[in-house]
Amino acid sequence: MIRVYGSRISYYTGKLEAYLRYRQIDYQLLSMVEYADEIIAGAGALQAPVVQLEDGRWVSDTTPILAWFEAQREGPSIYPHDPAIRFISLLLEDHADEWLWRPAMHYRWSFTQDRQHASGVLADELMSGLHGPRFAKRFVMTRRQYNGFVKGDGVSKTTRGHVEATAMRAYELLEAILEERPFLLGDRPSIVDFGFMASMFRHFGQDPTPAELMRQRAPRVFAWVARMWEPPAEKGGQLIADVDEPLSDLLREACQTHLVQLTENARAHTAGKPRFGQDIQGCCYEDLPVSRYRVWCLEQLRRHWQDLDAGAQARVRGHLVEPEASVLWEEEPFTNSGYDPEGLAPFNRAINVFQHPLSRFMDATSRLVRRRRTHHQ
Ligand SMILES: N[C@@H](CCC(=O)N[C@@H](CS)C(=O)NCC(=O)O)C(=O)O
Repeated sequence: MIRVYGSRISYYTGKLEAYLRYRQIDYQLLSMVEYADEIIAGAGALQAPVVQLEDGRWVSDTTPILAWFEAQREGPSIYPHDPAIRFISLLLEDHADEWLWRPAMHYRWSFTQDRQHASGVLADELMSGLHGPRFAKRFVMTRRQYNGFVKGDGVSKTTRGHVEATAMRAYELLEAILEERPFLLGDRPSIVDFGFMASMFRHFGQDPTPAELMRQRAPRVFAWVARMWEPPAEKGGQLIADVDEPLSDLLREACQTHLVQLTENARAHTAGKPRFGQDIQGCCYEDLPVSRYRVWCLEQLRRHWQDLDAGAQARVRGHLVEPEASVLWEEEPFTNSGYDPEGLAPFNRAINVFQHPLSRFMDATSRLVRRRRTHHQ
């Protein structure tokens, strides 16, 4: 059985688990802190999830992990066969993975009920081996997550309204698609569904405040989350052959938000800056941490674009918004991320999305947990 190291409320662990269940791949969910040494030695970084395959090899990062699993099997893939639709689906996976992270963290850590729930789960999962009262552990966990991923990721008085509108817009856009079909690209789950499961399942669908909003405003999305957790055993069904209006609306949103963020992040990385600002749909975000990992995400999308022939590029371009989307094909404007230069992903050494000091919190916690355990043995 494969070993998945993660958390039962984590964004990307939920995405991976939904996929493993869909493919009926048995797995064991294990604690990250208990196995931190093995994870760092095997995969390169502590992040949720990291997977150890049955043959002992380590893989990280859900995007290349899902691609690798699909490449091992025959039959209909979760990646559309049509090259243009395939490209669009990879762009939407990246949008869902990276752009919806900020609103997901905001809803979890800025609202009392939500942070009470999440801090309790994480304190029990990650810090139960440590000395001290549970309320203190929950407090530490809340400060860490809020300072790092909410306040530290540009959520402020100025941007809060836009961050929340971004989540509500995602509900609205997915709801409109699910009015047309049971899954986002057709009669069966595709990589776009797994991408959106990250935020919609473990955060928006489970955290009290956004879950209530989802039930009120996007009941089809709420039902789709459950359908994705237990998809039909029958794996047949068609994926769409062309982009329809609701999908086109979702693509417009991805161009105006995620692609602008990827561009500004890469520009700052090239200039050697640790932080940057961006204007998204008229909202000014300031002091965001530069992510080297996301420079790599942009490189991957540009590479997929280069793999398309001229006809497919023209078809895709008809559904994208310019100038925002031109970063996908313009002459290389940025320096290289230098991440995974050999193209080994998911078997390369992982890096955290944000490499700020908070990343070391996990390492420190797990060291303490293990030191205490050794001490008591
Ligand atoms: N790109 C990675 C991202 C994994 C990731 O960032 N996971 C989060 C939790 S959902 C994490 O471990 N963050 C590091 C931290 O909180 O220190 C993936 O798709 O698996």
